[in-house]
Amino acid sequence: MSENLLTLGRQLRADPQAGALVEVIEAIALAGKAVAQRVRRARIDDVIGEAGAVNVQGEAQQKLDVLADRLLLECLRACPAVAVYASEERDGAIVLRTRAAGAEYCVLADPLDGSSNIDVAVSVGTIFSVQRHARPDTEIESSAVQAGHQQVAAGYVLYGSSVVLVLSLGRGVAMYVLDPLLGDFVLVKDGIRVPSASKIYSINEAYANDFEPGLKAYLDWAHGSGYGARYIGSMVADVHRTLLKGGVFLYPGTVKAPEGKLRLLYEGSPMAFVIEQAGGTASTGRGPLLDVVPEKLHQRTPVVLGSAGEVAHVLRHLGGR
Ligand code: AFP
Repeated sequence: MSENLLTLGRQLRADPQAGALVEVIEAIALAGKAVAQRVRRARIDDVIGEAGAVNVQGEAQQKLDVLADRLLLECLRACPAVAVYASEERDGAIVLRTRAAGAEYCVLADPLDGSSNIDVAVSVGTIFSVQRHARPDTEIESSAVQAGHQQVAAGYVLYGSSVVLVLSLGRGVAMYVLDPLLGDFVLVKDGIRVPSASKIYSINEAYANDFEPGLKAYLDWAHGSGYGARYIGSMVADVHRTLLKGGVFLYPGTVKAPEGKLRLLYEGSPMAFVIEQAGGTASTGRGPLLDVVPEKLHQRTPVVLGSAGEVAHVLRHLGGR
């Protein structure tokens, strides 16, 4: 066994441009470790199932959704560089401290994405996005609502066969794995590049009747072009596979839900940031996803992301870019 001691903390501190982001990312990683414990023990500790409340999207909150959100908030509350925390599980953004108090960043998160898969032990994850607190302290609540290309960091923690942290600080993409012996994230791959082409599409085809004609045409073309289909139903797991093996992940708008299901600020934007930092492409089907200027904290967006070549095939059929 080689002693891989390229821990997350050492890698971050070796980055001359990271600055106060080091402590922000370390706080998120700490929360990831704590959530990993809870997910692993979910049935043993009986924290499976609904928490009995609904979130701002009207979705039943799982007990672990609430727990993961609380763990993330506690870790960020202890981090002086964080001004604002916003999450899928909370109606409004939480102000932790102001710029006057030295805080520079806003953290947005889906604390436990794919939570409806927990009780069947399918991979789930925490998705995070870090933005600068760029507004005057008087407008601090809305400081987190910024376009994706304004992100200074983004990534996810995947709770699967291993606990994986994928991170971009806007200078490429690195992958860390939680070493259970060390209890720390160690670097396993740096400078990750999405394969430019790979015949894999990932979409919930059960909704095909509601897809727009261009998307139906793309799927017909893919069926006739030797593509394989993969769909886990946890965005973190589907995007992680796409990052490493290529292909295209889609959660499109439909006739009933033109903006789709996924949330822009803490699902679409951070995943688009990671994929584009790895040389892939991310689109709404109509334009670059990172260029969408958000109006609301919990707004949704159609998502088409992955290998540049595969996304191009989809957009060719959609007539988008
Ligand atoms: P949950 O958090 O409710 O399990 O939803 C997971 C998710 O937001 C995302 O992870 C999946 O890609 C997508 O929804 C799956 O949605 P469908 O069940 O409609 O395919």
